[in-house]
Amino acid sequence: MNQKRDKSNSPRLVGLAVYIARLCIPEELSSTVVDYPSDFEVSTRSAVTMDNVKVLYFPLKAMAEGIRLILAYVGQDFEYVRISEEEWPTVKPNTPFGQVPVIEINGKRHAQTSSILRYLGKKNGLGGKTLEEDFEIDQVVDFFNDLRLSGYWNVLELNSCIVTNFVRAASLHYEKDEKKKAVLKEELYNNYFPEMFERLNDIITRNNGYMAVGKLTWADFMFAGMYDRMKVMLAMPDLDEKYPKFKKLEQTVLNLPKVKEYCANQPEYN
Ligand SMILES: N[C@@H](CCC(=O)N[C@@H](CS)C(=O)NCC(=O)O)C(=O)O
Repeated sequence: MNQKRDKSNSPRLVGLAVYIARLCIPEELSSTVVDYPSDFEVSTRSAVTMDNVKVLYFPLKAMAEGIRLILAYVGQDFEYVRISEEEWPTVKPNTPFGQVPVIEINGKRHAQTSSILRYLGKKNGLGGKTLEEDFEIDQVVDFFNDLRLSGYWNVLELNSCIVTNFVRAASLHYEKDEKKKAVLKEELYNNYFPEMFERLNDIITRNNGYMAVGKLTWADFMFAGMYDRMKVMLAMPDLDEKYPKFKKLEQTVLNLPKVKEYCANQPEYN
């Protein structure tokens, strides 16, 4: 072997050293090692595969899809446990917060979509390289969640009492009263959404077509998994045309070879 060190290989050697160090560091400490070169990311994936992983959710893409996409991307085998309406009452008490998605790793169940994605992302080199980059990713994801879950205050009179009530924009999807729906839509669509979506568009533009830190991170899997469902829930089928960068980001993730292969073989659901 040539003992002379080629400078161009240095980042790779540093990556290798960190890789070996990670294998020797106990699991709970290894997640603190974040400062590794970007070309190290791919090689870490095989080091972090986990045994016996299950994703529990309803037979929908919705909130669990980003989790499934990131697992497919990093080559982590998992079982998708589709819970039917009839099964849910017995599953619910056995989840951390009475909600899904849940990821089960070696028999232990964990919840909250953003937390799950953040964990999987960091474990697989899809987080920030520094604490500050992680901060940026987190804040964009929080903003995206605000947008996705945005709503309005609604004043109701119930049994002669005035009640203020926070109604999620997503509930537009379920609103049966057409008149009420029209009023809500007007407020959200004229005042709220244009500004919020413009901001998201700017963020994606500034980050080379990604959500944060100018490269692919776990936040992009969150976006790609949620995007279609968000259009339906917020009743905004024209988002693709209004903001082509949204669709492009979704497609960037869906066209990653392992993700593409997973999507081509996954069962039909919404
Ligand atoms: N904050 C949670 C929200 C999860 C959530 O709202 N889950 C819904 C399905 S999308 C649920 O489990 N609903 C059934 C129930 O609450 O009984 C997350 O981000 O994962």
